Amino acid sequence: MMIEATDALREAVLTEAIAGLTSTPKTLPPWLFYDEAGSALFEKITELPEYYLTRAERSIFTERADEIVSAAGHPLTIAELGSGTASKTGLLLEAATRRQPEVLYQPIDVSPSALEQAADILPAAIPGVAVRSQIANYITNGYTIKRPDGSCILALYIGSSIGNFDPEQARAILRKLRKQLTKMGDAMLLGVDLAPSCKKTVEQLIAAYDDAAGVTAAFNKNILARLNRELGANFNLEAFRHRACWNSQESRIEMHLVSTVAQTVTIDGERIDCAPGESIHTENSYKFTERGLIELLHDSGYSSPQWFEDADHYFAVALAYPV
Ligand code: AVJ
Repeated sequence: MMIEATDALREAVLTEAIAGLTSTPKTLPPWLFYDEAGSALFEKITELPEYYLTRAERSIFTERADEIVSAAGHPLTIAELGSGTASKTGLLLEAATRRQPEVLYQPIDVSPSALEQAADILPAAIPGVAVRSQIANYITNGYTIKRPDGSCILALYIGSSIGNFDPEQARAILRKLRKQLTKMGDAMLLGVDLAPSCKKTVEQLIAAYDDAAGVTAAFNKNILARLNRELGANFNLEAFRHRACWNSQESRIEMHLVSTVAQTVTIDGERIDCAPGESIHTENSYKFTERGLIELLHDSGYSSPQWFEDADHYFAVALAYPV
């Protein structure tokens, strides 16, 4: 199947870009990172020495997948919000196929190419896995999780994806998911990056978002390159600097693009002025404490979770039940 930017997608990119760039301070939403080039850059980020998140979460699944899967009811179907290419999910699916011969995996994502890749690779790699994918934006669209023969649902929201959303949006996402978890034995697995502590310094955290090789800088700038490509905008990419900073008040890493010169950009006939030193805020990545996450879960209709951390105490996976 050929994937092309549809008119509806181009329209959404244009609307969001104009809205964000004409507000004060200027912002762009992080979903704009993930065109083909941006998705490839993100895959490179997950392999950087400084970006510990993916490795830490994978190590938790490597060590604890059987325990996690056994904590949910039997038989099980596994659903996943924002699955992407589902590279870590295989560890949980393998654990599920050790308990039951057949497992239905239900990824929900906006990216058709990522879903296709997951549907091609997983059933071939793990006998007993069947895939039912859904192209949907789990924020703006409805989605439905199937329950084959009254199975229990294990819903995955991993990879620190929830970190992109402010607390109010995060509660809305978890509550919407909660509505589908109606059966005894249903469970939700949430992967979050941990706030700085005695185990993790602010410097380490910032380095994960400002790597020495400049891959994260390229990922950040790709958002403007994308607007140049898709909307015929004329951002001068050389005149933007990547900035990652820790906002301790909000417990989040922020990524910005700072214009080093005065420049006027035209997008679809709209003129946008950037002053020297002015920033475009492109991403928040919230970092959690165990207490903070328990509060978020309680507020969203879930129990206190079972808590799993990697050996370095950088990342956590929380397994919660609907209440
Ligand atoms: C895909 C949202 C989990 O916040 O760490 C990586 C995105 N941004 N480097 C994150 C990202 C810069 C990533 N998430």
